[in-house]
Amino acid sequence: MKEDSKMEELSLCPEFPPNLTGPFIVEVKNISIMDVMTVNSHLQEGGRGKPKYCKAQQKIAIIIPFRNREPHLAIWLHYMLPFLQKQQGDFGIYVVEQINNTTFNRAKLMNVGYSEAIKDYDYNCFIFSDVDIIPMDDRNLYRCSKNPKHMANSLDKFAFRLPYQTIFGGIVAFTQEQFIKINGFSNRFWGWGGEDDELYNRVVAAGMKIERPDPKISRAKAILHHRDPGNEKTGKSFHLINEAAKFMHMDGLNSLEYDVIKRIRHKLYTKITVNVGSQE
Ligand code: UDH
Ligand code: MN
Repeated sequence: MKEDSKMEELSLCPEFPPNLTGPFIVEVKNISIMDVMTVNSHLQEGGRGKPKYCKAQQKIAIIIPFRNREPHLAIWLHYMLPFLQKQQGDFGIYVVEQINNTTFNRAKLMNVGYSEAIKDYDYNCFIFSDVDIIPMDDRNLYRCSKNPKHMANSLDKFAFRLPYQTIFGGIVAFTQEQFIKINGFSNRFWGWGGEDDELYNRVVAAGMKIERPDPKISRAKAILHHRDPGNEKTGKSFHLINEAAKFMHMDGLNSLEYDVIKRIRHKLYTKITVNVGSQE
């Protein structure tokens, strides 16, 4: 109670965090989770952090779809936990893990992450991020904007350019209002590809524009890797992508079904292991 009333007196954090330093190098290497825990020992259980001396303007849930990528998660946490704190974020990290015997469904895991995160805290900004993309400049603010934001618009693997104009994958940021307006992601994309293009069509169908940061500032490293087993290219998703406007209000948050198998509050993140069913 006392803590709470003290919090009320904090003034709002500045729009631009004062101690940013700009570009840095992201190295792909073996990182020990124990070391990351030592450096971030002051975080709250479940990978929750918030600024000490000011009140953050947004409450940000970061949602990571996951299966069998521990080395990438360690690198992500190593860079991103200090990054988010430097940006004075009020944040929580959600790693949403699909159980092992079904074809991967990245988009559905995003919907699960959203639905589970809002049970914890009144988050109002949701950043959906692949586990293997890490910004290389701390001026790239992990925040939501007036429009849905595509944050992976300047990846090293694409020579820091958009490979095509409507790309909307990798890392995207939505306010709660924006995300509800499009009914979240489609639940119907099994295997690799298409769910991000369908998401783009939802945003457009809902009358919103995509916002992108300055590509000089949003430079990011995409860790190179082989295709994962259980996440083969679908190749059959064109009709789903094209019919986003028609089906988005029936397929998404309001039709989401899943079973939580485990919910673990790790020091550095909340891990939700989930059965999202399988195709058909
Ligand atoms: N993911 C997992 N586990 C999986 C599959 C996907 O954690 O088994 C998550 C992870 O967060 C990943 C994201 O889903 O970052 C997207 O999947 P991806 O990394 O496979 O997608 P990307 O576009 O794949 O990077 C490119 C396919 C690899 C091509 C290899 C040949 N150059
Ligand atoms: Mn990848």
